[in-house]
Amino acid sequence: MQNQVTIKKRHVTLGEFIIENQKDFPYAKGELSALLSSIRLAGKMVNQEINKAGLANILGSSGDENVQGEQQQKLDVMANDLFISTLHNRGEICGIASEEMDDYVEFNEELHKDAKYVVLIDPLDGSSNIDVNVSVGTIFSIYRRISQQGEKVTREDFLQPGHKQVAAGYLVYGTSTMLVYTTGHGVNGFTYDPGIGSFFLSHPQMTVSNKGRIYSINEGNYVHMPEGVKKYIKWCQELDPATQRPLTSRYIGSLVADFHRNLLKGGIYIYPRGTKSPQGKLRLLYECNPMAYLIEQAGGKASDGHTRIMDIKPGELHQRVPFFCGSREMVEKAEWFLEQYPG
Ligand code: AHM
Ligand code: MG
Repeated sequence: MQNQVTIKKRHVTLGEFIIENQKDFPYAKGELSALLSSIRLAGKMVNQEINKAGLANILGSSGDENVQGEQQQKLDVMANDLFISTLHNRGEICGIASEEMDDYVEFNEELHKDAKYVVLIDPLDGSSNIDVNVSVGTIFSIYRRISQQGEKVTREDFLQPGHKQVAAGYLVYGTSTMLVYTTGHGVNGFTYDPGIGSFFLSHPQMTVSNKGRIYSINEGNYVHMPEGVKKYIKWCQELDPATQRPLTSRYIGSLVADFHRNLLKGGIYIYPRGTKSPQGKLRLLYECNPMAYLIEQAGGKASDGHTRIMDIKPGELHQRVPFFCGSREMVEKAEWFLEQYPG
C-alpha cells in the first residue's frame, strides 16, 4: 500500500491572489476584488472567441467605423459587448467608457447604486492584426468615482489624470493568454490554463530593466517624425560601445504585445506625434494611462516626450498623446534628444 504522497508545489490562481491581496486596500470592502474578477471573467470569454476566430465567421470588418473614423472589426464589437455586458451584470461600477464608443455609458440600475468605480477600456487593441493571427489584447483602467455615490456618473469621473488610477492591466491573447495587472503594489502576471479554465500566477513582481536593448516604433512613419525622434532612432542604430552591436528593432503593431515583450526583455515603445497625427495615435485614457501605470510600477517610465503621462489632465475621452514608454534610461535618452532637437 502506498503511504507517501508527493505534494506538488502550490500554484496560486488569480482568484486566490486577488482575495489574498485585498488587505492592501484598508478602505476596500471587496468591491475592487469583485471588479477584477469580473474583468477576468470577461477576458476568458473574449479569449474563447479569439481562439476560434479563424473558424467562425467573425474575422474581418463589421462595416462600421468607430468615433475616430477607424474601421471596426467584428471582434472589436464582440469584445466591447462582452466586457460591457459582463460588467453591467454585476454591481461594481457605475459607468464605463470604451475606445469603441462615442461616449461613456451610465449604469443606473438598482444593482449599481452603491458602485464606487468607473472603468475605461480598450476592448481589443491591435485588432487590425487579428486576421493574420498576431497577438492582440485588452487594456483596462479603473478609477474611483469622484461624483457622489448613488448619483449618476459624470464625465469628470472618467476625465481623471492617470495618477488617480486604482488599478490597471491588460490581457494579451498571444501564444498563451496572460493577464497582467497592478493595483499600485507592483505588477503581477498570470497565465491562462485553458484546460482548467483558470489563470495562474506565473510572473510575480514583474520589473523592467533600467537599460533595455529593444526599440519599438513604426519606422515607416520616419518622414513624419519630429527631429528629436529621428535622431533617437539613429542613435539606437549606432554601435553600442559596450556590446559592439546596435540596438534591436522590434515592432508588432499591437501595443499590448509590444509592451509585454519590452516589459519582459527591456526596451522602449514609441508612438510619436507626426505631421499626419499631430497628437500621436494612441489614446491617453484607454491605452497610455494604464500602460504608464504598469510600467512605473515595474520600475520604468512613460511620458509624452516631456511630461509624465499620468500627470496629464485629460480634456476629452478620446484624447490622443505621443507615447514614450519602457525602460527608464531609454525613455530619458529619447526625452534628451527631443529637448536637444525641438520641432
Ligand atoms: P487600435 O486601438 O485601433 O488597435 O490602434 C492602436 C494600435 C496599437 O496597438 C499599435 O501599437 C498601433 O495602433 C499601431 O499603429 P501603426 O499601425 O500606425 O503603427
Ligand atoms: Mg487600441
